[in-house]
Amino acid sequence: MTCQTWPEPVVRVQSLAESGLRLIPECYIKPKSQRPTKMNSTFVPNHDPINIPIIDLQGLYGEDQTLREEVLGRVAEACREWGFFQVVNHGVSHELMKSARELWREFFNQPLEEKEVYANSPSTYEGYGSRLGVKKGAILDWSDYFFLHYKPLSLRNQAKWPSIPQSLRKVIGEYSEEVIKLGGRILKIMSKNLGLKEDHLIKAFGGENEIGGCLRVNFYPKCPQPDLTLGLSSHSDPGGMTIILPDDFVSGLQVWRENEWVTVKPFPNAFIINIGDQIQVMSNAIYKSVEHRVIVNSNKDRVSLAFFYNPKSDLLIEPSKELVTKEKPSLYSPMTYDEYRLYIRTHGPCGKAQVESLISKK
Ligand SMILES: O=C(O)CCC(=O)C(=O)O
Repeated sequence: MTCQTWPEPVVRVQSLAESGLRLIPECYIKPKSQRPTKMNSTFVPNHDPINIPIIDLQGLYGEDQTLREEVLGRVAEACREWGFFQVVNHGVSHELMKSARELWREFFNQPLEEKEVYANSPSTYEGYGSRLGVKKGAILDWSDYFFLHYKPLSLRNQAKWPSIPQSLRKVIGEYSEEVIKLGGRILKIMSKNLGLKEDHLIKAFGGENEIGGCLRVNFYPKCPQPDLTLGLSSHSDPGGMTIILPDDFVSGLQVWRENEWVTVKPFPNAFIINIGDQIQVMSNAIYKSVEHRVIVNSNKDRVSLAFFYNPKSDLLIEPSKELVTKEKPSLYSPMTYDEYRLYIRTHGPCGKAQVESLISKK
């Protein structure tokens, strides 16, 4: 079903940006309605810009019961209302976060030939890539990326990961282990908040050893005409949950909230967590996967590490029975994640079109 090759010759956005061009090629120019005008990014003069919730997880692991309840409540509200939040005191070493980000930056700053060794194809997307989707003539995003599988073990192939910088493979392993543990903790919190057993969602994902875990490292080069394009088009994430390590200096991620784009202001050493379509389905839409996109700028390039924490790919995913009632019948028919992700792999990022189209007409 999947394409073996890209429909057009691949152009590396970083090379284009470094060539010093002043006008971006037409294939990156978005229709007017999608461009990042100042009008639709939230900024209220003389006020702190609105930000997604920032939640300190420390309180969950102490003795103070009231604080515990408060933290759980804040996560529940963020999952219902925003689909996005930042977490601090999340248990992942700050040093590890820093070195992962720096080593990936080093990877992208190597000469093109070194990166081309890992050029990817749309059959698995693993490796060095510059587009999502295989529609010929599609308007492209202003970014390159590196995509790799960490879990399940059967899909992990370190030979496909960059060998330079030298410590990158080791750090990818350490980082992924830590981020997966964090994902497990968040799933427990979500299960409890939904009134389910603590291990409900992890079991629905297929269990700790069977989950899918992949990393996409996004590189958004400087852009001479940032008002005309996007680093990543609006989309909701097809998987379970995404754990994003944003750039520590440059913002760019925007989240759709009450009819406007809210620019995320990354908190130092925080991870950004967002709900994917599969958790929307499992929670019978109590929790929402929310559209987001990335804007670029003309001064600084930006790196982000998006870790996708996904259900086992051949399991049927459907609303949890406990969340289906007479008043709120099941909104979605069962589907495997393998079937589900074919859509974004073919069409590229398309807002929330897919999960909305799935609402069953029973
Ligand atoms: O670059 C970011 O901050 C977000 C990346 C993202 O949404 C993705 O990779 O799906």
